[in-house]
Amino acid sequence: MAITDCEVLQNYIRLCSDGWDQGWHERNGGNLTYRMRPEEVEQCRPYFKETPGEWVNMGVQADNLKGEYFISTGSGKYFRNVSLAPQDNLCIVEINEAGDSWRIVWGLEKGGRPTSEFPSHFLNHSVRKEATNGENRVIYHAHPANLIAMTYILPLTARDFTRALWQSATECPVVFPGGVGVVPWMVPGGSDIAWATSKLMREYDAAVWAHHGLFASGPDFDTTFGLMHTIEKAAQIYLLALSAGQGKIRQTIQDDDLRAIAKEFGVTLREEFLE
Ligand code: 2HA
Ligand code: ZN
Repeated sequence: MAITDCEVLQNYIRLCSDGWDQGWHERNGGNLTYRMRPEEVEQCRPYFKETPGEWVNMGVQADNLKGEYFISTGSGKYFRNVSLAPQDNLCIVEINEAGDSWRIVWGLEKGGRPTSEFPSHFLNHSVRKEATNGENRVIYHAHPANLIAMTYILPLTARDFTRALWQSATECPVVFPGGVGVVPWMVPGGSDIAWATSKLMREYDAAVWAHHGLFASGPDFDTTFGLMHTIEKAAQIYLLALSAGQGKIRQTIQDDDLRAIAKEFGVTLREEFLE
């Protein structure tokens, strides 16, 4: 038995491989964090380092994440390599009792630190945990090309992106009835983009980063990967239709159709995005 035989790590590693296979993680692009359940921490604890790393202050703080444990991809590490050497590309970090610092308790055996976007992930975990009564556990950031391309041709508003995506595939309003938020272009990795994203994630479970990628959240790996996948596929259809039609859309899903889907599937669409 090794730590990587634990189901939670297997599922985590599988998402990394699937994201790589989709082409969303060039070089060191993208990052993934998972807030562990207490029983998962206990399963993994026998494999923790004898001496944990030093506490490192994050520049952000959250009361509702004090003492939590997260699995994180390493800063500068490649999704492509995760399944080959999880112990060198991933880590488990513990959050201190002040909720403002992490220390490495497992992984990154050849050195390193959690993802450069850890402050963004951390604040988003905090707001999503609160917004979902503790259900949310996964924050996933990727660089899917079609969605990024959309940020060059549509106004950077939640309404414009949500409507375009909802209209691009019938399943979309069922998968993200609350729509998607949009963050304007910002320097990645810092606390500014962390705050801007977490403000949106109070309301949305996914946020587009203009000219950069997507942040998606969810209660488990399947739901979160599925959300990323559904949004990116809708973006691909949107661009295919626009390109094939040379910019002309002959017909699309109407607002009353969206309302009918919502009624049938028992979801509530964000009404202010409908006409
Ligand atoms: O980890 O994707 O946004 C590399 C990135 C930064
Ligand atoms: Zn990125």
